[in-house]
Amino acid sequence: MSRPATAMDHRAFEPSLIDLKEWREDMVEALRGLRRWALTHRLSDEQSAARIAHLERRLASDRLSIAFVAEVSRGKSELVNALFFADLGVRLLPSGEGRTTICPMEILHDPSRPPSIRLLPIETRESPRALREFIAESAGWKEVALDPARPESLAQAFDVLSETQNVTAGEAQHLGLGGESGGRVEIPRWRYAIVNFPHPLLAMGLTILDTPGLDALRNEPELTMHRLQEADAVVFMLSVDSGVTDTDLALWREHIEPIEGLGHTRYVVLNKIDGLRDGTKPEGEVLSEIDRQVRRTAETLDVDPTQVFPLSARQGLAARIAGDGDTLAKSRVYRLEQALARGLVHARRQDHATSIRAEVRSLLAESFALLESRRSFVEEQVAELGQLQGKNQKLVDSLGRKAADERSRIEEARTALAGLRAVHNRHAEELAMLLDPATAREAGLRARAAVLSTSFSAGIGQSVDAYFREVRGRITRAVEVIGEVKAMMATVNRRFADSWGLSPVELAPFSTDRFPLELDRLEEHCSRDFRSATSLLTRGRRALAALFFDTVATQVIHVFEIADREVRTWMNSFIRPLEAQVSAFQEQANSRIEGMARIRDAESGLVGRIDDLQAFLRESEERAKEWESHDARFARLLDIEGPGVVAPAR
Ligand SMILES: Nc1nc2c(ncn2[C@@H]2O[C@H](COP(=O)(O)OP(=O)(O)OP(=O)(O)O)[C@@H](O)[C@H]2O)c(=O)[nH]1
Ligand SMILES: [Mg+2]
Repeated sequence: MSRPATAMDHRAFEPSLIDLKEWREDMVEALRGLRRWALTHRLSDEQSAARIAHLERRLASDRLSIAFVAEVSRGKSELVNALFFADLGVRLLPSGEGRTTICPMEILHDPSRPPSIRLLPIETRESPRALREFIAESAGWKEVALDPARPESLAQAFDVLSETQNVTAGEAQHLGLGGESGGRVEIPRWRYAIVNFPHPLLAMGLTILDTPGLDALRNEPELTMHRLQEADAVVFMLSVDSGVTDTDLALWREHIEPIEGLGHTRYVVLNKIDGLRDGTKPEGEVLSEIDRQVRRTAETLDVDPTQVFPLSARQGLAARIAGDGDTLAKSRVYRLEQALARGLVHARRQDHATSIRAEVRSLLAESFALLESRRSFVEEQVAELGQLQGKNQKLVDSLGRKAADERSRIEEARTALAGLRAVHNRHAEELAMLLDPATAREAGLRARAAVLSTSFSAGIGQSVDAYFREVRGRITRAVEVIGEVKAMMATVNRRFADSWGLSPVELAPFSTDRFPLELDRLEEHCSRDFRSATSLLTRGRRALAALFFDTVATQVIHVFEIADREVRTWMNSFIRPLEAQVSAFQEQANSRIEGMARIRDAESGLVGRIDDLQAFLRESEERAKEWESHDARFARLLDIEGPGVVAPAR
């Protein structure tokens, strides 16, 4: 931003002040950015944020003050005019005979007030209130309006600064001015003046303090105590025509030397070097005379010779007003100007930078640590959950396989049961058919009809035999089937136990012997009663047929009824529990599958959580990048070499 200042540059101050102003604005911007960023992401507490906000305000309303201190007539007013106000084309501050500045004054620009000279009457010295208290208020001041549009009228207005009043020595003493008693004395009319003047340099925050000689400083200790202490630069003026006088030295020793922290912003001006050029002396001699004086002054004041600026304020002002480059170069005013501008701005930057650096460094360090700990906490979680997820993934995979297995096992069991059911039904049907009491009854009825239609004993025997062959055949076949069923039940029990872990259905014992035995008994009985020839003769065919049916056939039917009922019960006692077991097995398997589904859901919950955390980590990356850009921005603004204000402890 800064453009190189040349000897002819009328405004060496302006670029420096603009530079500083831009730097301050950038800094305010950077501080505000950092503060808001830290607050938004909960990286700063309220106090640090408040301290940063305070720095922002301080930067925004920044003033730079230069105090000019010298004994009477060293050329302060002329130098101020030459340095800052030559662009007006006329002298702003009156200088010369009878225009001695006898009241300390500040020149500044306060846009909230009209241009004016405000004057604090000397009588306020009687008040117990401090000068700074008066300065902070507007009460008690006399105000003289200024018209900046008419520069030529300004000098006249400024004449009030030289106003005196004639008082008795007693009155002067009463005001703390002067020591002798008797007679009358001239004392300043004004105690302090504040000039509010709209000028570009002043508008950029420059304040000029003009303090008249040793007496004024001695009379008004607050000037030394506060105004000079607070000044950003102090220009102490001497004049080559008078050299370093005793009062100059006293002024220096009492009021300038003790000011701490000025460093390079304490300047000594050796004014009126034009007086060394009488027009006959060769330039070389003039230059070595200047050099001698500079060294002598530096020695006397115990300062570095580079802090001593020989110049001619009068020539400087005249050259500037006339636009005469050669004379301006000879005046050397620009050298002081450049040193002042650079030194002041540099010192002010250093000042700001020191307080900003401390604040920003702690906030950056704090927020860095916070970001790091948040990030590492989440990273740990991601790692842990990742491991869990790995395990879970395996678990879920195996659960998936298991669930599929379970499902196919259920399917198999169901198919097996259905097959069994079919066989069982076939057996049950066959047994029901074989043991059907109605069929047995029909056989009985057929046998009875045969007995009726037979006319000789042998025929009866044959009919009965045929009857028994039929029913026995049925029973025999039924016993065979029951045997098959028993075998099948045993096999099924084993298979269901082996394949699906079902506990075997307890097989109820079912004895089949009694049915053929009962048939045997009935047949024996029958052959006794019906086969012999006598029975037919004695009882008659009809009665015999009836007897056969009522005694033999009904009993056989009864055997079939019992067999039929018991076989049904027995068969059901196997198939029912088996069905119940298979359906219990299905239920369990289904609930296992459901459980696995729940675990899978939990797994997808875990995946969601990990996704969230990873999103947080990505955000953390962004925060870290933002942090770095804040850090780098401040490093740049604070002129710090290296990686940043806070070197990340990575
Ligand atoms: N030869 C010469 N005379 C100068 C120079 N600067 C100022 N003077 C003269 O010195 C006298 C005092 O100048 P001022 O500017 O009034 O000095 P000051 O320090 O403000 O003086 P007071 O306000 O009276 O204390 C005036 O007559 C100026 O013309 C200079 O560079 N060369
Ligand atoms: Mg003056």
